[in-house]
Parts: sequence; C-alpha cells; structure tokens
Amino acid sequence: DPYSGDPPRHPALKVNSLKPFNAEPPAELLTENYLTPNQLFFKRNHLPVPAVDPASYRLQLEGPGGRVLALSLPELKRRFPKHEVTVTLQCAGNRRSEMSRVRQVKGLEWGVAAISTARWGGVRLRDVLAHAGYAEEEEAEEQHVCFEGLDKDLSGVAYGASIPYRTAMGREADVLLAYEMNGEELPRDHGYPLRVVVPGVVGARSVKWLGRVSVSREESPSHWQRNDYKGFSPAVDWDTVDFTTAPAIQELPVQSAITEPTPGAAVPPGELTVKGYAWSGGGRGVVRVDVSLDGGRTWRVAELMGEEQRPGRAWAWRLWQLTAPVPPDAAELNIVCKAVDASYNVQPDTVEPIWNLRGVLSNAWHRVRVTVPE
Ligand code: MTE
Ligand code: MO
Repeated sequence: DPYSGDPPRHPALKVNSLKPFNAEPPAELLTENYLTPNQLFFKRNHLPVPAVDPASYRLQLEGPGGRVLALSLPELKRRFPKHEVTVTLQCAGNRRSEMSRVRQVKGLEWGVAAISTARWGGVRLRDVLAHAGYAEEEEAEEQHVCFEGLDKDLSGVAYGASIPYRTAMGREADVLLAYEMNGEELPRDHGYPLRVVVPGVVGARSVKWLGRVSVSREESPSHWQRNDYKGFSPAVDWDTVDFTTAPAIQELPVQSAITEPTPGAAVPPGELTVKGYAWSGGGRGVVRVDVSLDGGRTWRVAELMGEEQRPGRAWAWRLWQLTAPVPPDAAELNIVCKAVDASYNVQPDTVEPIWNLRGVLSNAWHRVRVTVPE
C-alpha cells in the first residue's frame, strides 16, 4: 500500500477520499479562528505523502544556463531573509458539491471548506531565483516558473504546476518557498520540508514537497497544469472538451460562504447570528459582504472581521458575521451571502450559468436553508 506511510490526521476532518487523503474541516470549525489551526487546515493530496529526510533534502534549482544548484534546508534559511505572509489557500474544487447537484461533474465532492488560512514563513521565491542568476525584468516572451513535487505516481511521474514568471518575480506578489506554517515546522500533509505558497492564486500552483524549480518558455508539462484545473462553458462535455483551448486557472474569482448556521439547522426565534468567510484572488480585498434571510429579496451588510490588508496584496480572507432579528412569521429561512471585491467583482447568483464539467470555480451566492421551530 503506497499510502501506508501517510501521517496521522485530526479526527474532526470530513474525509472526501482516504487514498489519496483529501479532507476539509466542518464548516462551523473553519471560521472559529482567523488562522486555521494546522490540523484542521484542508488537505488536498493527489498522491501518497512522500517521506522526505530533512538532512539529505536538496532543492534542485535550475539556473539560466541549465546548471542545477542544490540547496539544503540550512543553506536556504541562512542565505535568504525570512519572510512571513498570511495567505488563504483555496482549492479550485471548493464548493464543487453544489455544482454536481445541478448536473454531474468529475471530481471530489468538496463542501464549503476546501479553503483555509495560515501565516506562512519561508524565503521569497524571487530572492532564490535572483540568486540562481535570473533577471528581475521580464524577457519579451512570456516565461513560466515550473515546480515539481517529490510525490510521485506509480509510474514515477511527479505532481507539478507552474506560474507566470512575472508572478514569481513580482516585488509585490509575495510568492514564498515556505518551511513554516503558523509558527510550526511545515506538517507532512502540507509539504514538509518545503512548499511553494502563491498568494491570490488557486491552491493547485502551491506545490508541496518541492523538489525542483525551473524556468521555461512553456508552462509545466504536468497533467494538472495542462489537462486539469481549467474552466469551460456549460456547453462543453467530456466528448467535446479540448484542454488546449482554455487558460490554466491562476487567480481565483471572488468567493464567500456561510459557515453558521449549517444547512437544515433549527434556529431559535429572536435573534440569529450568521457567520462565514469571504476572499478574492489576485490580492483583491473583500470590501463588502451582503446577507439575506429571505432568499435574496432583502439584504443587510455583514460586519467584516480580521485584518484589513494592503490594496492589491490582500492575500487572506475576511471572516464576517451578521446578527439580525428572525422575521416573526417565518417557519423557514433561506439565508444567502454574496461578497464584493476591491474591483467590484461580484458572485453569480446561481450555479447553472457557471456549471462546468470539472466542477471548478464554484462561487455562486451561497444559500443555506434553516427551520425556525414554533
Ligand atoms: N503539491 C503536490 N506536490 N502534490 C499535490 O497533490 N495538491 C495541490 C497543491 N499542491 C498538491 C500540491 C492542490 S490541488 C491544492 S488545493 C493544494 O496543494 C492544497 O494544499 P494543502 O493540502 O496544504 O491544503
Ligand atoms: Mo486543489
């Protein structure tokens, strides 16, 4: 069993798949803390967790001439200044189960909690690339920084992904090679001993158990870069899909969800407190969250909590809450939330128009029905 060496996990996690391990925390635990505790942070593995010996570990870094540098962990920590950033990671498939309720899609049935936030500590990717001899300015032709994990399938193919060179080198992009998560050593499930953290970008590009970094005129040849994690029209099905026609997902669209109360809950009459999270890709901060208790007929503005962040570098979510009177005559409430980001992007109101065969980018208004017992 290639999974027999996987680490132990927290029993509260809702398991989506055991081998490989994929799990999310219960929604109501997710928003109890601004920084998600490492044990509850969602886990998305495509392959067995590799056992990496920190003493013999070397990051392979391909320089501009093709020469490969091998950097040990102590060297990385000694040579480059430590940098810390609070970043929310979200899986492209977060909230996929709502999409598959409209029409079947291919993928893990994630609820609303394939998203989590941590304070990551490590070195800046741009410092490491500059050390290898890469120039700050971009060349005329677009380039990509490619990452390879140490996790491999049975045929020896590693997980891989890439990001544009300008993101990797960007002064304000804050891309990290992280060795710490919330002040602790990176846990095995999250990429021990070293992972990429690409703020504002889909989780799939934040390669864990980082083995190799290279720069190329082409995107990563990985299946997960070229033939997965792309968005398509609702008109496209598995007979007609052509993965070369759509760009790889990088920045994610604006997102929000209700974490409390949970669907089907019985809420007491009087006052109700609704809680949730909101986040947007590309460093676009969340400027507002609207909440409705009547299916979207009337709205109230929720209170935003958590750190307000620098414009263009809002890498982490805002938690929000709203306390409102329960309408006296209601036997049922249809609670809805929707967020607005700094570019005034909004979420679509329903799932149907954004349905896609892979069930990614599921960011319609989130709706939770609860009952109000008499
Ligand atoms: N990196 C490697 N090496 N192998 C993987 O399976 N999964 C990716 C990304 N990096 C993955 C990986 C995906 S799809 C996501 S959403 C994030 O890791 C999840 O990060 P987490 O498990 O730390 O939450
Ligand atoms: Mo993902």
